[in-house]
Amino acid sequence: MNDLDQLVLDAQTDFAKAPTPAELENAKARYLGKAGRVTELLKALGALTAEEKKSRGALINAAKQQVESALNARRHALAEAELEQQLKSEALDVTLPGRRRGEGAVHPVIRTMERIEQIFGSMGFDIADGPEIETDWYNFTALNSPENHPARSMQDTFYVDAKDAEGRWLNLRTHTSPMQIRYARAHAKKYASAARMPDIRVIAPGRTYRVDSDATHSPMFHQVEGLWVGENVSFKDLKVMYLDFIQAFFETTELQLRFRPSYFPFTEPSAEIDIMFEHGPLAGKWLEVSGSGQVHPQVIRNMGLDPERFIGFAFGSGIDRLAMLRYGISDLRLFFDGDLRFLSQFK
Ligand code: 2NM
Repeated sequence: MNDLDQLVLDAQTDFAKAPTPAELENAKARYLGKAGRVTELLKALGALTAEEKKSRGALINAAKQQVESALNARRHALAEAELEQQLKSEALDVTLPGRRRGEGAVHPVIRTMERIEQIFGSMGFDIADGPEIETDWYNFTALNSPENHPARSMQDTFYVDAKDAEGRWLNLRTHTSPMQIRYARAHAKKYASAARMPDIRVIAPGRTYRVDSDATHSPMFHQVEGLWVGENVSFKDLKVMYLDFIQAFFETTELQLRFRPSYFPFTEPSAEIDIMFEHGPLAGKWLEVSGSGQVHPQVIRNMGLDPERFIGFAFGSGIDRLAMLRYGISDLRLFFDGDLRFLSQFK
C-alpha cells in the first residue's frame, strides 16, 4: 500500500470514528487543514521537477478527492442520525387518549339548595344570605333562647375567640334564623312610616355549625329557614306553602303531610313536619323533614314589629337531609368526604 492509499484509509477510519459533527470537523483539520496531511503533501510538491509535479500532483489530488468524499459521506450520515434521533424523541403516539379538562359539577347539597331557592323563588319568596359568624344576640337572644339554655353551651356551639366592633362575643351560627331576624328588621325599618307593610316572605339557606358529629350529624351542615310575616297570615298558609314546596321538591303529589306538636323557643305553638310517600322505596314511613311554628311574640318584637298587629310563621329544614332523601343516601358523611367516586355521580 503506497503512502496515499494509507492516507485515504486513515482519513476514512478517523472520520468513521468521529461520533459528532464537531469531532468530525476536528478530524477534517488533521487532513485538509492548514497543517493537515494532504496540505503538507501539496506543499512538498514545490521541491519536485515540473514532470514529477504533474504526475505526483494528480495522485495527491485524487487522494484529496477521496478524503473529501469520505468527509461528506460522514457529514451526511451524522446529520441523518441526528434527524432520526430528533424524530424519535418527538414521536407522538396518536392512539393515546386526548388530555381533557377535568369536568366539575355542582355539589349535591348545593344543587339541592339551588333547587329549594328556585321553588321558593317561584312562590314569591325572597332569598336572603348573611354572616356565618354571628353575635350572641342575633343567634340566641333575638330568637328567645334563654340565657342559660344548653344550646348556648360550649358543648353545642362553636365560639369564636374574638368580639365584634361593639365588643360582643361571636359564634358560628347554629341555625340560619339570625338571618331571618336581620332580614325582618331591615324590612320593618324600610316600611316603618308606610301606611301598609308588604308581607315578609323570605327563605334563608346556608351553612350552619354545631358541635356534633356522627353518621347523621356533621359539625357543618346546611339549613333553610322560611319566614312569612303579615297582618293576615295563619297556620293554614304555612301548611299550604310547605305542602306546595315539598310536592315540587320531590316531584310528586302522592305524599302525605303531618304536623306533630313540638317545642322550639322561637315559635309557639311549634310543630314537626313529617311526610310519608305513597310509592317508592320509602313508602309508608313517616319521615321528619322540618320544624315549624308560629313565631313567638317576643321574636316578632325583636324583628322590630308589633306582635299585636303582625303574625308570623316559620319553618326550618336540613338541606343535607332533604338531599339524602332525594338521592337515597344513608350516610351524611359521604357529602363532606370529598370522594370523587361519590361526587362524580351527580354530574
Ligand atoms: C325551625 C323550626 C321552627 C324559625 C323561626 C324563625 C324566626 F326567625 F322567625 F324566628 N326562623 N326559623 C324556625 C321555626 C326554625 O327550625 C327547626
